[in-house]
Amino acid sequence: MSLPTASSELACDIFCAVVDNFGDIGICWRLARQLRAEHGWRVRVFVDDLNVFHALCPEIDATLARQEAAGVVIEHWHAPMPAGDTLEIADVVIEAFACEIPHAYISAMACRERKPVWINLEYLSGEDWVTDFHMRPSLHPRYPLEKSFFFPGLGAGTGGVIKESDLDARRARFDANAWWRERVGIARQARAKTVVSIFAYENPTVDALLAQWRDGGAPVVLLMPEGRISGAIARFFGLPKFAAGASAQAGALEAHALEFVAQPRFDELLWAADINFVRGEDSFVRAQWAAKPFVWHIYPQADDAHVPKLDAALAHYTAGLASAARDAMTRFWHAWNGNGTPDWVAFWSHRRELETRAAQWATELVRIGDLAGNLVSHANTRVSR
Ligand code: TRH
Repeated sequence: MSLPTASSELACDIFCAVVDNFGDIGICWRLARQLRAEHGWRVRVFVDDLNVFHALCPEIDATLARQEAAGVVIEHWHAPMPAGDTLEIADVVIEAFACEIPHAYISAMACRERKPVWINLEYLSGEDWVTDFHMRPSLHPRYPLEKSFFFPGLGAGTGGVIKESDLDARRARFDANAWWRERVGIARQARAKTVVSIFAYENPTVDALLAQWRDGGAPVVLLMPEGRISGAIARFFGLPKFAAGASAQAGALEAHALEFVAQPRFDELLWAADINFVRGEDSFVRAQWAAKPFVWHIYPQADDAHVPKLDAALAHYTAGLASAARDAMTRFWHAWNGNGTPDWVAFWSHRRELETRAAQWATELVRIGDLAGNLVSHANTRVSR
């Protein structure tokens, strides 16, 4: 049975298995909201970890099997699904990051008169091979179903990255003074100070960097959402913990711990800082749209499989930089990812060039088309076949 199609709007099911951290559901949730709000799709998200989801969207009640938020239906994906024709199958089925859709759902997809558009949403990579594989179809070995592999990317011919249509307008309206008072509890910092935000995994390099900021000649203000690196910051300042609301000072460095906020407000932190340390996938993308210099802590993979991905992103981003700035940025990103010692002064001496490049890159990236828009165009051509 298909979801009732009272109007021409498409029904879309997104399946998300939370591997770890916030990125898996973070990307699915952002995409789900955009498909609903900007493209009018009727979206359901099947997610296996509502506690993680709750951190990004506090209105999610982790005890409920089914609920709605931002016009999207949320299903707690934990029990086996009802078999066969009792399942409602959507027009578009998105499995995120190769999570395995329940067998009962797949066999019901195969029974559907008009076969759903089935998409596997892959992780983002700036590597060149992505263009060759983006949207490649693959036939199911047993059922009359075809699945396409949608590759987000940083270059032409890929699926692009998520960007909401109102993002630039929201950034333009951002009231930095009000944000500092509300989120940090102090007045906005003088422009003479460098404001740094850090959202990162545990990172042994952080001690060297904190020491450089503390001992450096220029004042640095660190904004740090509570998270995996908070323990290291606490240890550096000789504190038992560095929880939201805490502040600390050492030499030229002052630090403020912030609360983890609902996902739509995460961008504000990036807009408030002069440079952002981000991680994973979603915050990496948001830093690019913030059009500020940034440093990426890539999700580490076995056998250093993440290194070519890091270099591919650097190749895209630094293409518009003069060689001295490009080398400094490459060295700094590698050091932050465990290869070498960071040299803050050498890196930040290119501040103006990095700022110009950040703004330029955001305009280049927009030309690939946003991920949701690219996905909707693909689905529309398939559904109407
Ligand atoms: O949390 P991440 O490290 O997520 C992931 C996962 O580890 C995943 O398994 C991996 O494959 C993927 O990275 C590449 O980093 P990411 O992707 O940046 O997700 C963090 C999310 O948290 C992002 O949507 C922004 C959100 N966030 C808030 O909503 N509020 C906050 O205050 C902060 C700091 C973040």
